[in-house]
Amino acid sequence: MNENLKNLLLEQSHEIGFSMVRICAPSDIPSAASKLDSFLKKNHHGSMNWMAERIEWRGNPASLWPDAKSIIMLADNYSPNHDPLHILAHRNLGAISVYAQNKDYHEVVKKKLKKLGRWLIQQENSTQIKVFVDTAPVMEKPLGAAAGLGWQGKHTNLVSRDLGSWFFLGAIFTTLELPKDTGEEDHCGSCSACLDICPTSAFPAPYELDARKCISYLTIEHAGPVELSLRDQLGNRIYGCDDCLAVCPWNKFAKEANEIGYHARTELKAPKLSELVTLDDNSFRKLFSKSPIKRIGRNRFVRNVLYAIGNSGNVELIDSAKKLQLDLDPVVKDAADWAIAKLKGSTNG
Ligand code: B12
Ligand code: SF4
Ligand code: SF4
Repeated sequence: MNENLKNLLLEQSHEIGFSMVRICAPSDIPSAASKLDSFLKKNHHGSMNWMAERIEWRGNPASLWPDAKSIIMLADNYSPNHDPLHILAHRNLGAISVYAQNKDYHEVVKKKLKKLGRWLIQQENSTQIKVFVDTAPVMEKPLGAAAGLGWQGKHTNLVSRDLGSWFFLGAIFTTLELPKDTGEEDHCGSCSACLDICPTSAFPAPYELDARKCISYLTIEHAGPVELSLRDQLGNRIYGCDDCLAVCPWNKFAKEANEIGYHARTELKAPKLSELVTLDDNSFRKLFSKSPIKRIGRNRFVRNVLYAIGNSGNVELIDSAKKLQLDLDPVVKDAADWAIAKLKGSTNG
């Protein structure tokens, strides 16, 4: 049953730049719907209301596209060549999560998926495909686990014995029936490094995340002011957070990403808060034109930079924060007030 085609597919996907490819069927994640339901009932999705929409499709890929027979799950390695935790001690600098230090992975992965999809159609004319990376109601992690790319670690992301945890996921749904792979076992064992390091205690239990507390959610998805009780823990993280991934012992097997689009841009490795805080709409759009950061807009980004300034302990940054006390955006203004008060030592926030 298409064994030969599968072998060619593996070769082709490596040629296109994917690090790993595995196959499952749309019906292979029977417990995902109930776990999604429990996640949503606990309100762990916070303001990401789109997660509660089209849950029928999200929880059951077989209903998303009934004609699909196989799902090709792909891993795209973005492993850094530096320790992402190092910058956290340098409080005058902003920590941008590894995945966002260069091109937007949605674009990079989608391009590769489309290329592989076109190749597949050339092999079998009648084949239909749909490609997904992140933006559709598809639960990519359980699918990746069912296909055998890795297992969902206690931090909930996929971990692979070969790649560690620095890889993006992409999916190709196809009408072709391809030989399936087997799922990967959980190799977390008694380790709890990711749970222990989380600055905001965002894991109510192993394998469960309350996104409302996750710094990735707070700095990227959450509009409006961040709760006072969580601002200190943001430290200098101004876009996303890598802590739970960075401490995973399986990352000792990770090899630096080949994809040049994921190599950190020099100016985003260790940017100065004093410079980022001066960004206006134009300069923000210019700096982040091909980056995933562009999506959050100047105001939310500057809000994050101001929280980091508040946490910097550097009173010399008070003047730059003062300039934003008159900002037109009330959330930026609130963040500037908070940063100044914190630096002056007059807040318990
Ligand atoms: C929403 C979302 C987020 C949210 C919520 C994260 C989350 N864990 O759900 C926020 C904004 C916080 C986020 C953060 C990050 N994200 Co994100 N995110 C997504 C997105 C769009 C959907 C994820 C989802 O469906 N969540 C809903 C929950 C219910 O799903 P789940 O985590 O699989 O839930 C499982 C567990 O909770 C478990 N479970 C639930 N209850 C119970 C009970 C028991 C007893 C057990 C054992 C298990 C269990 O089972 C559930 C189903 O398998 C996916 C893309 C996609 N379409 O899949 C990317 C995705 C998961 N993110 C990704 C990345 C890289 C990140 C960050 C590392 C980015 C960063 N550096 O800031 C962080 C990591 C934070 C973390 N520890 O998860 C990658 C992960 C790649 C990988 N190797 O796994 C994805 C797949 C994007 C991609 N295409 O590559 N993300
Ligand atoms: S990304 Fe950061 S804040 Fe979110 S769960 Fe991981 S360690 Fe915690
Ligand atoms: S840090 Fe430990 S517990 Fe967390 S995912 Fe990695 S192996 Fe599992």
